[in-house]
Amino acid sequence: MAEMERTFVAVKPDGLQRGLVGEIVSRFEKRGLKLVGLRLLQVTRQMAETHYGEHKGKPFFDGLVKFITSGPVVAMVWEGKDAIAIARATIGATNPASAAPGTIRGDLAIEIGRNVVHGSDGPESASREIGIFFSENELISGWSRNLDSWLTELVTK
Ligand code: IDP
Ligand code: MG
Repeated sequence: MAEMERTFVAVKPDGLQRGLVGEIVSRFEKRGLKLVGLRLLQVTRQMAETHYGEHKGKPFFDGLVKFITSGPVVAMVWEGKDAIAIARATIGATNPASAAPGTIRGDLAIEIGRNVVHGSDGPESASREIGIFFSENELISGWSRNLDSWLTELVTK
């Protein structure tokens, strides 16, 4: 049985305003990760403060909470072997000014405060963040893709 990971990814309000939802979802699909959860929602202040709890007290915290609650976000859960690291690599460096071309932030953003996408940074944050945005029965893991054996040697289903 392959070691599957789940990671939480969100298109931030700037991504929705700029019409980048399809482009961003497409990058994870093409990479080969499997979509197991997806919803459009308005993040509440309380959700934002919990989600970004590790940054409480930092100078950018209030602006970050205001920004992430300023419009709808698209919340997603992606699954796959090493999904957390793969999603982070696909997203690129936090500051788009130093994000590599080819990454989402390196191709689609210019500023740290408007970096269009969020991705969990480790197994604990992934599990915590997924729990803020989804209940377990909203996630659909048990579907297989006919192309799975072309994406991974470790086909589990
Ligand atoms: P990450 O999103 O790449 O994991 P974190 O360090 O966890 O980066 O920061 C969370 C989010 O907070 C960033 O994506 C960015 O939107 C925002 N942020 C981080 N540092 C700054 C800053 O110095 N100024 C403005 N916003 C920041
Ligand atoms: Mg982070």
